[in-house]
Amino acid sequence: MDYSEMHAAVLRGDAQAVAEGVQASLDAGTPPAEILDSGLVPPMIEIGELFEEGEVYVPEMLIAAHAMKAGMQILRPELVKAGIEPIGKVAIGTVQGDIHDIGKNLVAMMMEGAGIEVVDLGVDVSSEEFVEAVKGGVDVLCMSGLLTTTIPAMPRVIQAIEEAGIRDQVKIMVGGAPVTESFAEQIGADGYAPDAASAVRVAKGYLTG
Ligand code: B1M
Repeated sequence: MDYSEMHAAVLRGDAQAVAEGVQASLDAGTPPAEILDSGLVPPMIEIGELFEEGEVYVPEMLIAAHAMKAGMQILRPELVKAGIEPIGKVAIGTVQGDIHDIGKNLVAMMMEGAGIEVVDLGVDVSSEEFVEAVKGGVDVLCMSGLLTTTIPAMPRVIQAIEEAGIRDQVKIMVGGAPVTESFAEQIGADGYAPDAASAVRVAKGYLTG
């Protein structure tokens, strides 16, 4: 499969074709980093841009991200073997009391598609678990919250990170439908993103300087 076919398969969400294409490229001796950079990342950038332009919606992004993930599952061990370093490490979780994870998963998948290592902390994540993730060594911490009743957990997490004395080790980003830029500023987060594509852009800005 050439890269234009892989690109088209990711965009139409054909997970099987993407997985087969990645495997065939590996079998043909293509370096795993080339498959990632030329085959899987460009369509994810394109789908993010199309979403920002209002040309596609969340379902199209989700199916493309799932197809990309199918390719990543095959590629990831080969990237590790080849010693390809991710551009940085992000931990992401939905805050305590909140079990919405569709948006969080989309952000996580898009980040992975951009070559970022992602630690998915899951849903209903406590302050202690976020603090432990930062102690474990992540460059960026992302908190997702979908309920007006749960986003007050975000400043509590930031406070816990400050109290643990590790605030300067990590950039903190927040997102989710009820979260706004001014809320992010008010609670002392470093960044806010209204959607998955901009979350990737903001995180990449932190990771690549
Ligand atoms: Co819930 N729910 N829900 N729900 N639910 C909402 C959020 C709600 C707006 C519906 C409504 O009343 N109109 C409302 C919240 C009202 C409010 O507080 N403002 C609500 C409610 C009230 C509830 C319950 C309390 C209902 C009840 O039991 N009485 C309950 C709470 C459970 C809990 O969490 N403790 C509940 C339960 C559920 C389900 C379990 C049934 C299900 C969740 C399934 C799941 O996630 N696995 C569910 C769903 C599906 C929704 C709606 C319909 C869809 C949410 C969604 O997935 N959107 C939602 C109504 C709606 O939005 N139309 C609703 C698609 C997703 C891609 O978008 O999550 O916004 P979103 O993520 C975006 C951005 O926000 C951003 O990027 C994503 C991609 O572009 N983003 C980030 C998200 N996280 C980010 C993190 C970042 C950056 C960007 O980090 C830096």
